[in-house]
Amino acid sequence: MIASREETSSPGGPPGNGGGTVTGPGAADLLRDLAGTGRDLRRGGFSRHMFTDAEMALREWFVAEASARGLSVEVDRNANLWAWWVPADVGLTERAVVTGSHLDSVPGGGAFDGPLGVVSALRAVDLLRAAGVRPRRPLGLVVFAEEEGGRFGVPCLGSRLLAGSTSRAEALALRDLDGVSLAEAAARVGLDASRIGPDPERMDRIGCFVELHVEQGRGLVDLGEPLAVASSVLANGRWGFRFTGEGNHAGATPMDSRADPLLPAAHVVLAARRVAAAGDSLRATVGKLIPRPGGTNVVASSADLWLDARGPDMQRTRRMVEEITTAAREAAEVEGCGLEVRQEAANTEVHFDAVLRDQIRDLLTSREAQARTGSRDVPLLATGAGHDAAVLAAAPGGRPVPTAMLFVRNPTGVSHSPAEHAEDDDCERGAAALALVLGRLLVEGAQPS
Ligand code: HGY
Ligand code: MN
Ligand code: MN
Repeated sequence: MIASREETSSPGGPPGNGGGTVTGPGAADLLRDLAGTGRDLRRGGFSRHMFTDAEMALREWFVAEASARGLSVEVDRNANLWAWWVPADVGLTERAVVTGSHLDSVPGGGAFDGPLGVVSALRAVDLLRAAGVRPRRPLGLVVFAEEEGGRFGVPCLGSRLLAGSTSRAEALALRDLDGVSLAEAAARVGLDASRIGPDPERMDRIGCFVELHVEQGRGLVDLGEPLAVASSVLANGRWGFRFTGEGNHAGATPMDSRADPLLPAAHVVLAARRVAAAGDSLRATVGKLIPRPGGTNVVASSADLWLDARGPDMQRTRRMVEEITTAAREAAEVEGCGLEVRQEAANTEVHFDAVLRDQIRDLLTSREAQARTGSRDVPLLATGAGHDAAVLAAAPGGRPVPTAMLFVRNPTGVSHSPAEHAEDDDCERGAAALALVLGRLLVEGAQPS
């Protein structure tokens, strides 16, 4: 359920408890509206997967907040939510400035990853209007679907479909672990998936995209700064491994008569650490491993695991995966098990548009901006976390969309965990920075790349 919120009416001025001023609730106030939705009592944190009750409640909240601000709201063919501010004197032929992020989470995720970017976009509209900014181009707020890939296994699914990086056929073939297809899941929540697929017309309406996100690391807290601009995103991909063996009785089966699929599965977990740790800026993780049938006194008959692999570029990432896969095949052969490996997702590395990046950084390091955001410097930070902004930056074919990201300080540096955090004041600083950036882009436009 979405909490009701007392209008924060503290007089204007520096960000306070939630940043709320006469211009309405602050970013942190808006986040607190969501704090009761999708709590995962077993894991801690939040589990808000696409089209579940929790994520649908967040979608409804966003539609209500956007509508209350007079924005026109729509759902696109790929279940991404859009809210538009198009002043009467702005031509619809002008490409839009777009901002936003996602509302879905990983299992047991934090409160900020995704929602901070969405509430900051709403807050930025309030701040822009309070400052009397008159946009010369449309402003679009977007909530991308399935950014975490937590239900259907493909991260950034909504933005990948929009950009044409995932095809209609690939999307329609997706099923969750209960065997529910994407189209069936959409139909159950009243969404029509019949037109799912690339949306070039909508892509062409985007002039530039800026995503605000909680930092998923310690860069800012170690520098003592509240804000950063993103420089690059690691290449990232997911590979599924299915080991098949012979299910049997844990007590009645002698140790030399087993084909236990969890043995080679364990080798993948260890090889991931060994191979990635030996490399430069490589990351490899097995966070999800499902033995079947999964009984304490049962030798498993099969085991599924997923390898999350990342690196400075897709070529080095794939080389690492090949080395890990070789170790998996050898271990499977020794144990007399079968193995199928399939790539489920791949997002290339991204270096954000340098012109837009520098235009934003110059703005945020101006005296006016520093007075508003309290930052002394605005560093450039690389990230190992994937984002919809990176998908738009790497959109295939046509015109790449100039994209940029703003990061907000996370004092724990931890993410994809209930320990993820951002202080109220920093949330408001982030929204103020986003409003400054959007205001400049809405009036002057993005400098040509
Ligand atoms: O996995 C990621 O990096 C992102 O949070 N989807
Ligand atoms: Mn995430
Ligand atoms: Mn995210």
